[in-house]
Amino acid sequence: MNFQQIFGTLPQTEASAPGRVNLLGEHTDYNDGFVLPTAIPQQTTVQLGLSQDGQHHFYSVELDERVSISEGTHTPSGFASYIFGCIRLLEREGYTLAPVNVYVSSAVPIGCGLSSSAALEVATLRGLRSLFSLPLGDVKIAQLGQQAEIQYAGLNCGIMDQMAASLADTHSLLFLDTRTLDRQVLPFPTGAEILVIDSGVHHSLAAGSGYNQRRADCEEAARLLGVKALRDITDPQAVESLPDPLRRRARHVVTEDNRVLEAAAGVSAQRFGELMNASHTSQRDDYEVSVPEVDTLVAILQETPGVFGARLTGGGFGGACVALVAAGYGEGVSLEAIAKYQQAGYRGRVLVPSHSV
Ligand code: GAF
Repeated sequence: MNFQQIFGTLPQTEASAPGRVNLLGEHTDYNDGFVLPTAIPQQTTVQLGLSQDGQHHFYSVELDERVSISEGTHTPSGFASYIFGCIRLLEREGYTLAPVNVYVSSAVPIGCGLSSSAALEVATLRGLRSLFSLPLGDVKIAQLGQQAEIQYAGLNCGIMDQMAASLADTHSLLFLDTRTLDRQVLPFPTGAEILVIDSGVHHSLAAGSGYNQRRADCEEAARLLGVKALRDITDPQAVESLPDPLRRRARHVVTEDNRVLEAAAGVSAQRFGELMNASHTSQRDDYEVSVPEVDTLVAILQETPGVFGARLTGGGFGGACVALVAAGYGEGVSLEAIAKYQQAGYRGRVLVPSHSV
């Protein structure tokens, strides 16, 4: 069913935004730290038009679900919460928005750590900007998207995903300082391409997951260390006085920031891969956001010839693994790794095939 079949009119505008895969810098963004994501080819697209009946209507193709919002409706759940949040935040910024019909279709895998929600937020905000001619820049769109996620979907996230959806492309890495929002577009390591494989364990980070608890742990660690955020600690030794598990949480963040800074300064694919491997160990042992299936897939990838390094990507508790592979090796690596993962009793699938850089 297309927009016209659902809403009875033609769409007036359309906008898209990509998912992202993060190569290094996990759980650093809400600690004012550094991240290194890239956009993935899969996008979320929204079509919009004015609604004639005084209500907002949202439709998701993938879910085949329609949600209507009238005056006084509480925050809806699921995909509609992100769209509702974007509209409410724009109204709180002082914009007057007429009721809209929003038709969502998305190729960004859900629950895999590739930021399907940020893609939806940024696509929705771009669509609303176009429909109502709003003077919103790309960074402002990312900031509003992050607030929609925090205030309307209950995930106390950082700004990496929305900045990546709003500003990254698929050909380069976006090196971002999440405190200042200073950023640099960097090339992939020479001779390498990236490959993303799903572990088959899907996650939901929102309320009740360990994500918000990890953020609270980091804020407590920063308070005990007397700094504004863990980004202000550069020597991992400085966290050793903290009680466990805060010590390990803080150690992950401090060492992860250092890994991003080293990679962003320009290193070989070999070294970049080593930093990714160290990042996975740190996420698994210190930050405790991995799961056994992901550890198995990462270990298989790390041992496969042609792989420089591999790690869990995204918020964790399941999701996908990203590998840095020698140019031209991507297809062979994915076939071998998925076969071995299957022998271990799990089902993996390629989400982002390697592409030349
Ligand atoms: C999720 C969050 F939305 C991001 O802000 C980031 O913290 C990430 O997990 C972990 O690096 O995707």
